[in-house]
Amino acid sequence: VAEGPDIEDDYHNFEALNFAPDHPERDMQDTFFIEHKDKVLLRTHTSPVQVRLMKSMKPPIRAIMPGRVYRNESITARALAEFHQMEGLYINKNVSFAELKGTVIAFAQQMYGHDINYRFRASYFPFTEPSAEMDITCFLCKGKGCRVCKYSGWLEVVGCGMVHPNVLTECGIDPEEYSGYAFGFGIERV
Ligand code: 2NM
Repeated sequence: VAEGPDIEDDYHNFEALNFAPDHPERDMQDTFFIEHKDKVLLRTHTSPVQVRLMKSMKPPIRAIMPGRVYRNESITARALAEFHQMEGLYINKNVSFAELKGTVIAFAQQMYGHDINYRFRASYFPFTEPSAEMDITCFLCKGKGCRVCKYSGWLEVVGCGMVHPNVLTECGIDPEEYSGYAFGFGIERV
């Protein structure tokens, strides 16, 4: 279990994670900046902990990172500007997308029950390629559609993907030798 600082810098929160310089999450609407000149900020996800971990140890790496994160968004009944994430990271030789799917399916079955229905949708994160999101059937309406699932019948529960080769390279891991997966979910949402 790995932890890191809540106060981060642009490099660990964005740059090392393959965010483009003009990525919308960097702008002031989503990120709480403490100091603009030196780009000191409150982390918007726990992924900077992974960056520090990958830089400090040789694979295989198998870790989870729970922690508080901050986003400058409007507060609603379902979302605060301060919340918690759990991310996971596995890096080794020949890690496959099939292992990623098996891991997040096992998580969802432990968390929500073995009788759930799930689906994977293609998605996008700057730090993973390919990227996916896992949905499960809405626990409230059982898929019929209601306010909780915005009338879709599905709830997003996990974001995941294969760690982008640019991220591995930036963290000193050779993407020709190693591959890995990462996933993340919101603890309050669960
Ligand atoms: C997510 C979804 C998908 C992620 C990737 C990495 C790193 F550092 F390895 F690149 N850390 N976390 C990741 C990937 C997080 O959360 C929704």
